[in-house]
Amino acid sequence: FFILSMSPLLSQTNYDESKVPSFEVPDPLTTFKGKKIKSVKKWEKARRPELLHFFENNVYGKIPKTLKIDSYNILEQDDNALNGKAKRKQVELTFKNNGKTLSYTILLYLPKNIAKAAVFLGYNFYGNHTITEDKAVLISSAWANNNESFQIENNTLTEESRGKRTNRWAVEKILEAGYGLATIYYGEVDPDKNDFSDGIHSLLYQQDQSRPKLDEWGSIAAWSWGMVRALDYFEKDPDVDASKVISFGHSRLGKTSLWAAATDKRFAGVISNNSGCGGATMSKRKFGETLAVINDRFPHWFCDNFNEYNENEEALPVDQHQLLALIAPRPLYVASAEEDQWADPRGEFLSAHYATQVYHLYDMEGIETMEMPKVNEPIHNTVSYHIRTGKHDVTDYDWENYIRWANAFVK
Ligand code: GTR
Repeated sequence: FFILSMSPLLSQTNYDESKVPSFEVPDPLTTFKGKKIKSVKKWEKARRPELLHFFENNVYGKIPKTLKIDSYNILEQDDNALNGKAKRKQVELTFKNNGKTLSYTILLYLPKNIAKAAVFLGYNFYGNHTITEDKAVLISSAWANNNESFQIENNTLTEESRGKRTNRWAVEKILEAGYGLATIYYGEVDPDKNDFSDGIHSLLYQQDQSRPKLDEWGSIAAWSWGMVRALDYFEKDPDVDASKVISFGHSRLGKTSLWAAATDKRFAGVISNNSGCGGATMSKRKFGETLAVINDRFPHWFCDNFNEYNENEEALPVDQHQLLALIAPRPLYVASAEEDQWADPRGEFLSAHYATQVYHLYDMEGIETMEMPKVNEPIHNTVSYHIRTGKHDVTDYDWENYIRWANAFVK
C-alpha cells in the first residue's frame, strides 16, 4: 500500500534542487483580478473567500450539503484511565441521510485536574486501539487496508494491533502539559480506497448519483468534514474547551488537518506533520511527489477537477502556501523530516514563509526568513516550522515542539 509501483511518472521524480523550475509564486495578497489587498477587511471580504472557493472547486472538492450530527452516544467513560492519570471517553457520532447511516467513534483522553481542556484532534491510520496499550479502547469494525506489520488481514482490525502506533502519539506528554487528545480512525469516516459507494459520500448523493461530481469532495475533504463534525460535538462536551481545539495530522491526514481548519475557522490552531504534496508543500516546485503522481496513485483523495493540473502545475492560479494563508491569523505549525524528501521539506518551509505575509496583515509573525533552519532548530512564531532528523513519521520530538508552540500561541 505504501510501496511505490514503478510508473514512468515516478521514475521522473526530481530530488535535485537545481532542477526545480523557476515560477512566479502566486501572491496571496493580489486578487485573481489583480487588485492588491492591504487590509484585514479586504482579505476577509474579498481575497480569502475567492481562494477558499478555488480550493473547494478545484483541489479538495466541495461538500454537497451540510449534514449535522443526528445523535451522539457515550459508548464508554472512565474517570481513572491510564493508571489514574486521565479521563477517557469514547463517543460515537451518528449521521443519517438518504436512508443510510454512518457512525464514527472519537477516543478522548482528558487531563484530570482541568475543568475544560484544550484538545489536539487528529485522525489515526489503523484504529484508535493502535495509539495506546489501554485495553479499554474499542476496536473499530470499519474497513481497513491490509497491512502485515499491523497484522491486518481481510481488511479487518483486530486485537493484535493494539498499541502498535504508541510511538506516534505522545499521550502522556500531552496530558502532562494539560491538553486533551482526541483521535478517530479515519476509515470510519471514509475508507481509504477508490470507491465512492461507501463512507460519508454515500449519504449525500442526489438521486441516481453514485460518485462525486467533478467539483465535489474527494476523501481528504470527507475526512476534514469528519473533524469539523467532531468539533461540533466538542461544543457540547463540558470537559472540552471547544475554542481551543487544534487540528493535527500526519501525511495524508496532515493534508486533511489543513483543509479542515481552512474550511472551519473554529479550529484554534493547526499542525501539518509531513503533509507534503497536496498539503503544505508547493505544487509548482515539482520536487518529490507531484500532482500527476498523487492523483494517479490516489485518485479518490482530491476532486476530479484537480487532474487538470497533472503535469500542468504552471496553469495553477494558486499554490499551497495560499491554503496555509487561509489559516491566518490562527497559529499554524508546519513540520518536515530530513529523510522525507518525497514530501519536499524545502517546499513546506517556503510555503510557510509565503503564507506569513497574510499573518503580517494581522500584526503577527511567522516564518520571516527564506533561509531554511538547520535540522532540529525549530522556528517558533504564530507560524512555526521545523525540520527534524529522521524519516516520514511522528515522533516525541515533534510533539514536544507542538506542545511548546501551543503553550505559547494557542493556550
Ligand atoms: C504516500 C503519499 C503521500 C502521503 C503518504 C501518507 O504514499 O504519496 O502523499 O500522503 O502516503 O499518507 O502516509
